[in-house]
Amino acid sequence: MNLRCGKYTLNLNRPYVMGIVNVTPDSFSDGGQCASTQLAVAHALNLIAQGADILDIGGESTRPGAQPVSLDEELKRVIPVIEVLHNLSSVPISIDTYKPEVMRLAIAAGANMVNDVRALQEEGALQVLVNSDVAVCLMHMQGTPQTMQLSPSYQDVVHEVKQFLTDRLHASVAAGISENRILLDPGFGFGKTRAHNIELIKQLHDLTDIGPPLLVGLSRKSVLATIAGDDASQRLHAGIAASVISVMKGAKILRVHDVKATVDALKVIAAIQ
Ligand code: 8Y7
Repeated sequence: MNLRCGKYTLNLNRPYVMGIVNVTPDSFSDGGQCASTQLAVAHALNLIAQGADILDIGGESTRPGAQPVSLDEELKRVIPVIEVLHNLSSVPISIDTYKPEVMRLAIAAGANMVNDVRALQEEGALQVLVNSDVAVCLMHMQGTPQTMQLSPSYQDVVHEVKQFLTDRLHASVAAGISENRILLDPGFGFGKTRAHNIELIKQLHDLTDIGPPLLVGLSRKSVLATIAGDDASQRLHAGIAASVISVMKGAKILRVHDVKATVDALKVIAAIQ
């Protein structure tokens, strides 16, 4: 199962680890922009040293209740990081954005993948991908980050997520994005209750029927806290369990904060298989 990813080809015959790099500068301190670029780059290189196979660079939080940032602010945060990293990184760089203009400029700056929590539904987003050769992750979300956790509701969460991802895959392929550039993601925590998230993990293997490789993001998410207790280290331990289960149910890429711990857990799976 090969994923075309700009100048990279990821042969997904083992699970890959995507390390999360959040770029959220302190815009009040003098020279904050430059400092935060350097911090983000240093963090990214540290994640590669820990074994990250992909870096995911994001400039706007999509956590529940988070407020949107302007296009200019998002560009100021992420583009310098990608410009610096693409000369230093030995692994593909993903841009976490739903804004077509950020996608376009990030790809021009060297990004090899687009991670879109809105699955290319913004006006113009499909076309940016059609005009490129980078990979794209299409994620399911019910509602918007501002409101999605207020009252998530489904008749059959697995069926509805599967239908949405199938529809977005077909729309992307029909627009001209070849299927070997596409990843799918059920979007844990994006308009889902604890029960919805658990049902999706349980039935994750069902989603592999659609075809493209699955990317999964459960790292430090609140569903883990509701299971293990709301403590950062417990979220790590619970997250490792969730990562291992996801891989055993067919996930090919894990989007995580804790790269070293995840890589170690995957080594255990590999040794047994
Ligand atoms: C996910 C994600 C976030 C996820 C993909 C967080 C940007 C919230 N979660 N992208 N982004 N999948 N593809 O807690 O689950 O990291 S942000």
